[in-house]
Formats: sequence, C-alpha cells, structure tokens
Amino acid sequence: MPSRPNIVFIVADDLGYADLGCYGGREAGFGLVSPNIDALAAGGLRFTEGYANSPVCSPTRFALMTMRYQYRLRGGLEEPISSKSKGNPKLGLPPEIPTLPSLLREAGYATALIGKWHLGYPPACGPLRSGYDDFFGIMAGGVDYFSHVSGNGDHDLYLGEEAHHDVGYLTDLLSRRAVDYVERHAQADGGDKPFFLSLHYTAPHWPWETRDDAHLAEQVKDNLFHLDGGDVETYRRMIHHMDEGIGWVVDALRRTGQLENTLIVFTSDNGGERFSDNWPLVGGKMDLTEGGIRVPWVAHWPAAIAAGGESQQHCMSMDWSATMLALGGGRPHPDYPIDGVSLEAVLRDPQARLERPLYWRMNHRSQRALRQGDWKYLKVDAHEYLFNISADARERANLAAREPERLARMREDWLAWEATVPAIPEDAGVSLGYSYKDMPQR
Ligand SMILES: [Ca+2]
Repeated sequence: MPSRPNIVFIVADDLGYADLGCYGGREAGFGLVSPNIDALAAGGLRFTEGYANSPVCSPTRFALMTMRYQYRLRGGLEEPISSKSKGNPKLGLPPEIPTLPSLLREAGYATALIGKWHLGYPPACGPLRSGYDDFFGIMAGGVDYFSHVSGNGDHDLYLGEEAHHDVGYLTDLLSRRAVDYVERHAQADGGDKPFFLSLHYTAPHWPWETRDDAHLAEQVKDNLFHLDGGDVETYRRMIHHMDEGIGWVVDALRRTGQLENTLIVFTSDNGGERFSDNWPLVGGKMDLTEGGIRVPWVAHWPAAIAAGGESQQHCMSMDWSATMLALGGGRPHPDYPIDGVSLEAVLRDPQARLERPLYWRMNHRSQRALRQGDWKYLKVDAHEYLFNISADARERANLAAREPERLARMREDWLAWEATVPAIPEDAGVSLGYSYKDMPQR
C-alpha cells in the first residue's frame, strides 16, 4: 500500500441519488451537470448501494464525525438541529467526544473543515473544539449564498470562531478556500504531513440561488426555505457550480503533485429535496424510503484504487469515516467504540463484500428501517413493509403479507438493535420547514 494519503472528504447538502451524471442524471439545458465528479467516478470507485446515516442533515453529521450511530448523542436526536436552538449546549457535539478529525490529528494529520458544521455553536461546541485545526464556513443548517445570513437573521460565516465578512457566492468562497488549503499544505513540512480536509458544501440546499442570483438574497431573507422560488434548471446550476469548484480542487492537487496519493470521497448528507432527481427511488429528505437515504458515494485515489470500479457494498456515512480513520493510521478511543465498519477491503478489491446490516430510526412519522442483504424492513407511521431492494429498489411491491416470517425476524432484529441506543426523549425536535399546505407533495 502507498503511504498514508491526504484525505479530502466532500459532502454535498441535500443532493439526491440521481442528480449527478455518473448516477444516471439527465443533462441540463446548459450541458453536463457534474463533469468533474463524473470524472472522479470514472477514475475511481462508484458505490451504487451506499447510504447516509440519516435522511436529514445534522444527524448524519453527528455520525460522520463520531463514527457512531447518531442516536447515542442527544443532539443527534434532533431532526435536524433548528436555528431556534442556537446556543443550546445540550444539542451540539460535545467537545470531549472523540471525532474523526481529532483522532486523525492525534495520528499526525493537519485537519480543516471548510463549509458547513451544523453541530452547535461556541463556546459549548464548534469545529475547532472537535478536532479541526482550521475552520472556514457556516455553523447553521443553511444560509443565504450571498448575504451569508442564517434563517434566524444572524450573520453566519466564520473564520475560526470569529465572524468573517466576505463578498461572494458561498459555493465559490468554499471552493477557493479549499484550493488555497491544498496549495499551502503541499509545502508544509516539506509536504510530509498529510492533511484531512472536510469540504462540506451547502450546495445544492435552499435557497435556490445560482452564482447570478445575488438579487434574490433580499427576497428570501425572511424565509430561506424559499417556498415560492426555484426550478430544476436553477437547481442543476447550483450543483454545477459545486462541481466546478471540485474541479478547481482536483486541479490544485494535480498541480502540486498530490493527486496520486490523495483519497477524495464524495457524498451527500441525505437524499434529495424538492427539485432533486432520486430516480428510481421513492421519497426524499426526511424519509426512510430509499430516496431519503441512498446517496452517491464516489472514492478516488489513484495510488490505491483502480479506475472504473463499481461496488454494490452496503455502507453508511459512519463506515466511510471509519475507513478514513483506518487509512490515516488513527485508532478509535477505547471508551467510545465505533459503530462504523472500515471499507478498506472494498477499496482494494471492488468485488469484496462485507456482511453489513444497516439500521435507521426517525422520530418523524415513527419510521424504522433495516437493510439486510437484499431485504429491507420498513415502518412508516403504523404501517410495516417488507421489500426486496435488489429486485425492487423503488419499494412498490410490499412483500410483508407474503413473507410474514421474514418480516417478523427483521422486526425482531430491529427491536434488538434499538435496545442498544438511547430512546427518543419527549422534547426531541422535528423541523420540517414546510408542509402539504405549501406544496401538494414533499
Ligand atoms: Ca442536508
């Protein structure tokens, strides 16, 4: 194996399963939506059955930071952390919890988060208190791309823990910072100290603003959910702007001679939102149907991963964090054993398969899910379903009545797993932002 790689962990926000060309997405009016991410997939390994830990933002981020099921922390039970709870120390990521960046830092990595945090505010919490040496980005769940103001009206762009004022489209600001980071770290310590860069875009999350839409900032400032705006073409441009930035970062890695031994991982924090393409999956953000949780996973690392691979390995966000920790030579803290499973064997050999049951729970609509082999047990409200996902990823053929024993066995498995994580407290929040009165279907 090559020496320890640099790691660039790119997370998009609310990007759906089929929004990218390399996952079957359609061309936009302006051309290809995601040529740079598509090139990473062609030059690396693409996962077709990878998942997010949650169908909503901050719970997935708890999992990818801690490598554990998000349900183990009180903040991870918010769906998601709402801007109204700003400053509530109970709902953020406690600094004493070991994280992927804190453990990689102990193993000798330089660490940075450029982009979205959404795991609580200083002084109780914050990226610099949870293992990142550097931070540039937003701490809220979403901001306007131009004013950098969050849903509660506060300025929310930071350099470290200081409010930072910058002019420009947020996606581009993040991309340029990432390029600068890559260039600076090529020279640091003669290039011997590897880096871990989390590049967590807010794109293509609402408000629906492309690089040319600065005039919309004033219009959406009272409701960033932007319920009277957006369209598919705008949405695709937002993805395209992110894709361009990823191209700049890849160019910077190549230019500085670091691309060969850099692991780039690309994914989304949850399934797609209202303008997203989740085909052939059903549902989206907040749902435990496949459209809410199945997301793109692309891994690119020329020194170790063969080009053009595809894997059907089941995995979720925390498995990728466990993989990055292992590749970086870090070790889990003995008091906080991780739930994530390293996928190193699959990166080396895309034909390798690990038995990997995956569990989810949502307070919203009392949802439960278990993916085990070809099968999925799903409960939504009071209704239970059983699907053969390999045959029916669209979850239309409910086999619950035809296979009652399998249904009962998977229900028991799910209940046994649920007994290992804390229950949902009465005061856990569910924030939808909009409902059927705003649009006929979510
Ligand atoms: Ca999200």
